Amino acid sequence: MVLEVRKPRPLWEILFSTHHTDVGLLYIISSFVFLFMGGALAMTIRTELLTPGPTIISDPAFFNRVFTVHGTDLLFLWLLPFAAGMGNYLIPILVKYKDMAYPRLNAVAYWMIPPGAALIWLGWADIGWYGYPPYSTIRAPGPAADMWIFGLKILGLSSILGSINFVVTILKCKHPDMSIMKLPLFVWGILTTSIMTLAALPTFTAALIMLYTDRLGVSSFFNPAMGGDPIAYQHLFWFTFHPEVYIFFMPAIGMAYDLIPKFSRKPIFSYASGVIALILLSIIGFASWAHHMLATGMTFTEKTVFMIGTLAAVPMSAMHVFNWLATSWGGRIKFAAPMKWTFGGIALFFAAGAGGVVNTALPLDFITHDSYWVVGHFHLFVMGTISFIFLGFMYYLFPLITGRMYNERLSSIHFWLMFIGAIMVFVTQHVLGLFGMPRRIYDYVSDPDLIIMNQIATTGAYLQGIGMAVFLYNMINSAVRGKPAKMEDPFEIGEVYYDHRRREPH
Ligand code: HEM
Ligand SMILES: [Cu+2]
Repeated sequence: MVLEVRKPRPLWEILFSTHHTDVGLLYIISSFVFLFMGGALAMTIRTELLTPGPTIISDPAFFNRVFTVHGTDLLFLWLLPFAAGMGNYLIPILVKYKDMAYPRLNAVAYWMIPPGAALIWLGWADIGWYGYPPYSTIRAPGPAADMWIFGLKILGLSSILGSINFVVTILKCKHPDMSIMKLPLFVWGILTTSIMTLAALPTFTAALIMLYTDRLGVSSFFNPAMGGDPIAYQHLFWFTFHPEVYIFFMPAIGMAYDLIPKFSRKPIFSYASGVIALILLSIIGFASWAHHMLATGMTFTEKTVFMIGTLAAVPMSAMHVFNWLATSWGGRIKFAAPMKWTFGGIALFFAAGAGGVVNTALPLDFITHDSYWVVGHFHLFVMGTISFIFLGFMYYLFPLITGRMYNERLSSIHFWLMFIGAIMVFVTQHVLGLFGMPRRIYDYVSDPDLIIMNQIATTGAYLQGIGMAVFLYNMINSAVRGKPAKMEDPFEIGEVYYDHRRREPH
């Protein structure tokens, strides 16, 4: 199962395998391919916004296609498959079982991703990653928008099958000696995420079907011209996708709980509070969906309820951060790549959470809503926090997957380019929002303040692009030529690295 690269097997053996490490590897590699593809679109967007007026894209409608595919790709083809891949690779090892509960279902869930991705990439829809009506029902050109709808349906089904597999593997296949309160917090992170997926996704699944039949003209759920209500779509959409942001985040929380004690050489400060905060966060995630609609005309009472529901997530997130800091406090910290990325992610999480509280405060949201502030806020989370911890975890698992060590100095260059880049892009975007720059736009007025800030943001994005190129080189070069890892304890932190000698039929 380990040393995939040091003792290569024929490619078809991995492609047709149902073994959890092979399926995990396919998930992980695909997620990185999509990270780079989505990243290329991000560079396109930032280059277009480098100067006012047309810069590299001449057709404004095409700009909409670029940011639609960028968002859809990075959320559903980078974050979700990466977490599923790491879950596949590690969960059976951590719960001491030979494989996932349903290995073939596992492979099926993975193999739904390529067709889903193909529909999204070949379609080039222009409806935004949220597909809001009435545009998506009555104006958006087919077949692009229809391909987007079917692509998301397939990816959603894949997520549901994957989640069922995780829940059953963790709850039913764990070693009998392992009580549920002994499971590593990474396993808890995947478990709560999977249960949330099963609870959240059906609503959007229904919404997508309604959207499609509206497009066919056989229904009018969301078409105001025929008595439908576009706001109803927003409720259904955010009832799935507000929880979804925690579905993205909780695997990263689990990873941080795995990495921080190891690289601080101290036990977790409070395991039980970590479990409780994960469970409560997954419940509270459902109580705040309409904070995305605070500016769309709800009654004052409704808005207040959702403001409070949103703020309830703050102490639960703070509990995790407190646990992480208390765990590392006074430890003998080793700042190898995994720890550096995790700490960088936590630092940006503070900034992102502070911006989120501003969005949640009713009067302030009227200023920030639909402005670049929101773009800065959620990118600090999805890119700054979640992706940072994911990348740190990738460095951590690199020896297990390849049997070799990555280059620490290159990982450091990667980290600093990304960290400084993230601050330059996403913090500046907050300020751009306060200066009145709306989101989802192709052009902006030629005002000196707006120009300079957009240029700072674009420069930061380029730094991130260079950082990711360094990362790609490091991964490929080290997998082929890196020095062999000491498999017992590759990071020299006095911890037994995973059960790497395990061997089961592939
Ligand atoms: C788990 C971490 C979080 C993630 C991944 C996340 C992600 C997002 C995303 C993707 C959006 C924009 C969606 C869109 O319209 O396209 C958003 C908006 C928003 N977030 Fe967060 N968020 C997180 C935490 C928080 C926290 C802690 C708060 C409040 C305390 C918060 C409050 C808000 C609000 C109010 C909006 C809507 C802003 C508006 O459109 O006016 N978020 N978030
Ligand atoms: Cu939300």
